[in-house]
Amino acid sequence: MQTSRLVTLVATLSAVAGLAFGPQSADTPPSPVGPVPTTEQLRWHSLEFYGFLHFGVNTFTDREWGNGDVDEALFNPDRLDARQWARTAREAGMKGLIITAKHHDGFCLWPSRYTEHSVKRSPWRGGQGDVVGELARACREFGLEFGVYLSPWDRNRADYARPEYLEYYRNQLRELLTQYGRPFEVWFDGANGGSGYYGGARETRRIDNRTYYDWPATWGLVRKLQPSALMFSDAGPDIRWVGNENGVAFDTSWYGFDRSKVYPGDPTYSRGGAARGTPDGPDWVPPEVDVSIRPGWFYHAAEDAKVKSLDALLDIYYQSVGRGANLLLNVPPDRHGLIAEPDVARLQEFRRAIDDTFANDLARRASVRASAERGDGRTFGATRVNDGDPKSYWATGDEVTTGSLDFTFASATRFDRVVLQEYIRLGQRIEGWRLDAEVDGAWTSLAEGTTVGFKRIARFPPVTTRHLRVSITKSRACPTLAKVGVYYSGR
Ligand code: FUL
Repeated sequence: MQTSRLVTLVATLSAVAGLAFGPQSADTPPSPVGPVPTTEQLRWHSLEFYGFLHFGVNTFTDREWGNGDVDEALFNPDRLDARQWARTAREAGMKGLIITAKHHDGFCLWPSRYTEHSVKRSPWRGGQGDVVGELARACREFGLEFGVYLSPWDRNRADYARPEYLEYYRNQLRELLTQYGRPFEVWFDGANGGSGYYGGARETRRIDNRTYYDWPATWGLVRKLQPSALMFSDAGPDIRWVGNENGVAFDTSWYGFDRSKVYPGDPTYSRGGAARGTPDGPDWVPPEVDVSIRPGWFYHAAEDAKVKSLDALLDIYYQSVGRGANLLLNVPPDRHGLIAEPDVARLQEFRRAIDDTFANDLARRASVRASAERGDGRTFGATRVNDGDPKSYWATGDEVTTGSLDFTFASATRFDRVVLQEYIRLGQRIEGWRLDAEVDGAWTSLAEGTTVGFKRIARFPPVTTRHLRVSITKSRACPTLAKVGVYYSGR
């Protein structure tokens, strides 16, 4: 080969390689870091807030955990109205509802073919009713997602703790996943308290949580029947338990998780810290915060005066959604089959407070400059954080892992909340942030923290200023921010 042709060939090859592997051009997005969400998980993150409905025979026996021996005739709501549940949820700003199709007591809210311990034997709707079906329909009508909880622990079944029970459990799952449209979430509870009716045996049965349920096979069935449904348990595979039932996510909260190290019902889960997530975890398994609006999960008239206060609900919101988790708030229907008045009223107050706070994003009217921008700043410039588009984002060059955004308001502006959102399609990157404002010529700290993720809401006493600085103090790779929002709650 002639030298000149060799030179041309080498030049062409390196140009091609340069495009594919060489230094990134101005408009090349950063590479992802660690695991990234699936399309379904991305969608799930944006739901943020949805409701849990604990309802069943316990509602009528005033218990939290039924033993499994209750006469089905006790289940008899006189005014059940799933549309009232859906309307209440919608007005509260919830994006979906998850129902206890079967709790630990084994009573089924739908007419399962595989047991008589269900609504079939109840006087409600003359034994022809289907609570799950009515809810699925109401959710469709009100534009809500619909999800199911099916307790693995079943205190009614004679075959519980034996291999045959798994077939029963999966048959029921098959019914729920094929008869009611597309569920967005399937909720697997890790609880097992041992004792139960068990078809009359009335004894204590312990199972090995690690092996008995053969979770990989059950998860495989869900994936096959409903590929877009996300599965919740202590161990994921798609969404993980936050590790407590108090409505609080970890302040430092990673979506990274190592599925191979945990199993549903692992008693060390919350104690051992797996619930916190890990920055170097290989799997994207974000946390969900489940908490009840009342002390119990099921409705008890004696708790009508114990519905959580507005302040308590707002704290829960900031400590769950505000820390990058989703909030699953339980609102249990009463013996009429309705969400009770005190709960409805509190949810409406809650919605008004959230709407009042977040209706007006003051950052939209501010000008913003970054300490550094990726490339020439056209695609990933500072203004991407307040353009109202969640798909555009600010980023720095690959080698830059800290930086700041300076907001200038046209006139002195009062605010007490700042929302930060990472562009999580590229992984969770930020490990440290802080907020400062210039007051009377001096910079003063408003708030600081660690992870951001899908959403971080900082709460601080009101400040009036023309200058806000958002600093990223630590990041696993060049940071991304899809949004900085500034709000005044006045609370
Ligand atoms: C727990 C259960 O034991 C409670 O009854 C409730 O269903 C809660 C959401 O999960 O593990």
